[in-house]
Amino acid sequence: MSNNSRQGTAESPARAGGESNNVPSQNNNLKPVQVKLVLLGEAAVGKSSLVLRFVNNEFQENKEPTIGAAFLTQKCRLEDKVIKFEIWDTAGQERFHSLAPMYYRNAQAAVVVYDVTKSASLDKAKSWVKELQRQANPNIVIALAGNKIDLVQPTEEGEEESAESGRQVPTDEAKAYAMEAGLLFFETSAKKGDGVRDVFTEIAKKIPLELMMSPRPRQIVNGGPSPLPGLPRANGQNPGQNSGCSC
Ligand SMILES: Nc1nc2c(ncn2[C@@H]2O[C@H](COP(=O)(O)OP(=O)(O)O)[C@@H](O)[C@H]2O)c(=O)[nH]1
Ligand SMILES: [Mg+2]
Repeated sequence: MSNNSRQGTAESPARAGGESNNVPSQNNNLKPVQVKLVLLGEAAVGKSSLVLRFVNNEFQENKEPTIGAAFLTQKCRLEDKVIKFEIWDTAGQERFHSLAPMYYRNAQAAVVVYDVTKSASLDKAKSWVKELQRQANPNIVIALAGNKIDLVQPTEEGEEESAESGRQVPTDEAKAYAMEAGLLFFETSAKKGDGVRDVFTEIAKKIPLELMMSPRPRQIVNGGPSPLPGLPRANGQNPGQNSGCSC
């Protein structure tokens, strides 16, 4: 396994990051603004696969389930700013639910994922959104991502989505819910890469960066998040840490 595809779990923390040449060299000196982002959603909807696609531009057909949580970083350039996403990819299994507040506490962004071929996964996503809206940072930017669109037959415009298409969550239904709940909305395929970068770019645009760049003391300091049980503090010097940019 390469440095770039390593994942940190609660048991064995590590950094992962993909290099890309999207950031012109004159921007490499810009100090990145750190944004803590958490992924939530039912098990097997593709949370880890979305992160792997965003960070390393890779996909694994039979990805092993996440235990506890994984931590990865990726930079994203936005006009004249560089954002460093500190991504907490949580495990979706119910037995890990009680750990989630540790990961979404102080998060500036959340991606709540469901699987477009499983309607129950949208119900679970809605319950995560409710929990975030009740208990997370009140300014948190939440994106809803309907993943695995590569598994559904595309429909012509105006055509009804039929059961044969494999889709259980119509785009319009999820979009209407997202609008009502004040969420960004995307449909994605971690497998093909469709829509994945947009999720992170649009979140980056919506985060109130000016506030975060002010000289006031911030909750995230020294290049990394506060340590969680079993995890060391990120110090920005880990060899696996990403210095490239995916947006
Ligand atoms: N066809 C397809 N399969 C996917 C996609 N994303 C994830 N998967 C598969 O779904 C399974 C669960 O993915 P994983 O990322 O571990 O889900 P997580 O439990 O939410 O982190 C794995 O077998 C992945 O290969 C996708 O966009 N399309
Ligand atoms: Mg996972």
